[in-house]
Amino acid sequence: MKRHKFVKLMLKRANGKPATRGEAFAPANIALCKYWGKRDADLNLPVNSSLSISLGKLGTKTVVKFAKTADRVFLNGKPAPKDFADRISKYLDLFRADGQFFEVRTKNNIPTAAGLASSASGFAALVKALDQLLGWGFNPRELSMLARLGSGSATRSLYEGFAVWHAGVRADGMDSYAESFSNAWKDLRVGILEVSNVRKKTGSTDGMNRTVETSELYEAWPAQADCDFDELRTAVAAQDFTLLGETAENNALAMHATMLAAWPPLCYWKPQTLALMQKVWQARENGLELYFTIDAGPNLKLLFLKENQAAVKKLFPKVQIVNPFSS
Ligand code: 2P0
Repeated sequence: MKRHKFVKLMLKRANGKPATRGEAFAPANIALCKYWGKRDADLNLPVNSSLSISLGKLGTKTVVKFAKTADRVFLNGKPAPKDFADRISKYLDLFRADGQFFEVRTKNNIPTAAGLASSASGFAALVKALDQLLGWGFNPRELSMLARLGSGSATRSLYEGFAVWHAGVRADGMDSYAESFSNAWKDLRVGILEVSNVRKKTGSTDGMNRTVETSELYEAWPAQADCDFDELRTAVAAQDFTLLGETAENNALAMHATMLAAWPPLCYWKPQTLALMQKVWQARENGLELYFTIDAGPNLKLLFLKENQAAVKKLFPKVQIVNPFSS
C-alpha cells in the first residue's frame, strides 16, 4: 500500500469539527531502544519496535492556519529554509484538498537537526495541530500513525514520558503505532551533551537505508533490538535503573556498530564524542552510575538518577539536565 491510500483510509475515520487554526506542542524524544531500518520506506514501517523517553518541555510548538495561494512555512519566527519548507509541504500534500494551502509556524526550543530529534517533535506537533484545524478528532494512537509518515521517530513524540512504537507485522501499517508506556519515573534524569549543532552530512533516512543495504552486521540487529525492547520494558516497569542504563547504552553502541560496518562507512561521531564516552566509562569504573545513549549525530545523552545529579554536573559542567517528568 502507498502512503496516499493509507491516509485516505485513515481520514475516513475522521469525525471532529474543523476550526480556523490549530496549535499544539509535542516533546522531543530520545530512543532507549533505537529505530534503525525500515521494512517499508513509503509507509515508514520499521524493522524493529522501539522505546523512548520524551523530554518534557523540550520540543516543538506549531500553529497551523489556512493560507490563500501557497504554503507559507516559518521556523523559529523566520521564513523556513527551502529544504525544510519543501519537506513540510510534501507532507501537507497527503492531507490537502484541491487548492488548499497552509500557513505553518513552528518553533523549536532544541537545535534543529543536531541529532536531538527535532523532526520527531516537529511532525508530532504538526499532526496534532492539523487534527484541530481539519477536525479529524483522532486519538493519539491514530495521530502517531500519521506522524509516522513524516518521520519515523515522530511516531513516539505524541506522548509524555515513555512511549513504545510497535513495529507491527501488517503490510498496510495499521498495527505500527505508538502508545504511552508505564508511569512516571520521577528520579530519572537525561543529560544532553552537545558536541556539535552543525547539520549532519548524512541524514537518518539515508543513513539507515545505507546500513540495511550494505552492512553485514545489520543481520544481527533485529534480534538484538527485539531483546533490548523487552529488557527495557521490564526495566521501566520495575524502575530498574541498572538494567535500563546497561541495555540502552549497549543498544546505541550496537546500532552504531552496524553503521561502521556499512559501505561507504558511516560514523556520526566526532573526536569529542568518543572522549565523552570514555569519560562516562571512567566515571562508571569510579563508582558513579551513569550511562549514555547516542543517536544519528555526534551528541551524547546521559542517563542517571537524581541522587547523582550534582556529581554529573561536576564532571560535565556544560550538561543540560532534563527532568522528563517535571510538570
Ligand atoms: C531513533 N533515529 O529511534 C533513531 C535512532 C536516529 C537514531 O529515528 O527516515 O528522522 O524520517 O523515519 O525518524 C531518526 O530517524 O528517520 C531516528 P525517518 P528519523 O530515534
